[in-house]
Amino acid sequence: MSRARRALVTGIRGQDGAYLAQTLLDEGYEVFGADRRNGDSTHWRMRRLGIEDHVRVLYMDLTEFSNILRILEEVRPDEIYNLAAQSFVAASFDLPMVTTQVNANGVLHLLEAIRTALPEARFYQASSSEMFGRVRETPQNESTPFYPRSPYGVSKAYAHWITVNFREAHGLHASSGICFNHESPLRGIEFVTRKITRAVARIDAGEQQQIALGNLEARRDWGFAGDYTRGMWQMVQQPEGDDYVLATGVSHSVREFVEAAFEAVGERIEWDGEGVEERGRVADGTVRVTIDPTLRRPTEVDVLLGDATKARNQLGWKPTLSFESLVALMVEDDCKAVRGELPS
Ligand code: NAP
Ligand code: F7E
Repeated sequence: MSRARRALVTGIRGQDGAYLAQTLLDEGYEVFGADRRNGDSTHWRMRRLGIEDHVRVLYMDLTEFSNILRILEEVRPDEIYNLAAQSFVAASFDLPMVTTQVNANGVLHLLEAIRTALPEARFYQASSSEMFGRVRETPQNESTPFYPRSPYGVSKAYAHWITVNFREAHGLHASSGICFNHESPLRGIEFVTRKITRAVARIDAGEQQQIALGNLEARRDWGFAGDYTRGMWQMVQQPEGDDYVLATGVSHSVREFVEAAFEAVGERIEWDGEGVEERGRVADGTVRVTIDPTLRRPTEVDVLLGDATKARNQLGWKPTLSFESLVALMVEDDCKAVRGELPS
């Protein structure tokens, strides 16, 4: 009897790791999750999706080549999804070297190990719309030139091009998914969407008074993470490796996200003041949103809007959740968490 297809997912403890593991288990894969050893061994995201006991977790750090090689030789996966990264753009300004070692050199380690030990394996690289940075055209598609605006964006541009090069030079089945922002109740609390929905839930429950934010005018093309991990799997099933943009084609500002999140608990935000003096108030005049200039980035990506026509036509991929549904889902989940109704 032939064995089930085997997938190795790096970054298993992250948001996408959990949703991708769920997608792969649904498709009948044996799923191995690569976890770096960082002192916190909880798998709360996989537990939340009810899949914790179905994924075999191994220690693997992208910065250690021989460790990667040994794992590949041991597991012999048919498909390798590289989701591991220092993924917080703001932190990359303070940690440019760590960000580069993991997000750029780490991908090279992985590709070299695949080329050496498992050249038939299929590879997926988690590329990012951050590579478009100061955008050269709108909307952005697979041929839009890159102009990254952060060490994170630069590291991802390297990772994208080294993936393309290994495909072209060594014949690897390697795909790069240029994903625009995707969010969910499992999003890390440092990212702006989850920071907002968690704060709104806590404010609604009387556990927090205000939320401080940075640039309210930045615009992002926000989709639902579960849709994007399905797209990743679809890319890897194609006869050849290729590059695909995954995006909703709709862009909203951080300000609009704040308004939608408060609306989900029945509050309307009115704005007054300018710059750092700007405030967001609810109907009785109570200040709920303030501005913290230290949260602004040295160089910002002002607006992102993706064109996923290629993924739609070639993969049959399309997002399932609208912006409003996504915000409502996240707020609702955070309200449940505040009420202690979710496993931690
Ligand atoms: P995430 O929640 O931050 O997950 C990333 C995971 O990578 C974390 O679990 C982290 O481990 C792990 N990691 C960090 N350094 C590592 C290392 N040296 N070796 C092995 N693992 C390491 O990010 P995500 O939102 O799921 O995103 C998944 C991938 O897609 C990332 O590569 C991200 O850059 C990329 N991406 C994300 C988006 C998005 O909107 N979510 C859009 C485009 C691209 P710890 O848990 O131990 O910290
Ligand atoms: O910021 C602004 C901030 O940190 C979004 C990662 O998954 O998507 C993500 O990167 C915007 C920025 O995500 C706050 O300045 C305002 O303009 O949620 P974010 P990101 O930087 O877009 C890309 C595609 C990835 O690849 C990354 O891995 O929101 N903003 N006020 C704020 N951002 C944060 N975090 N916190 C604030 O208080």
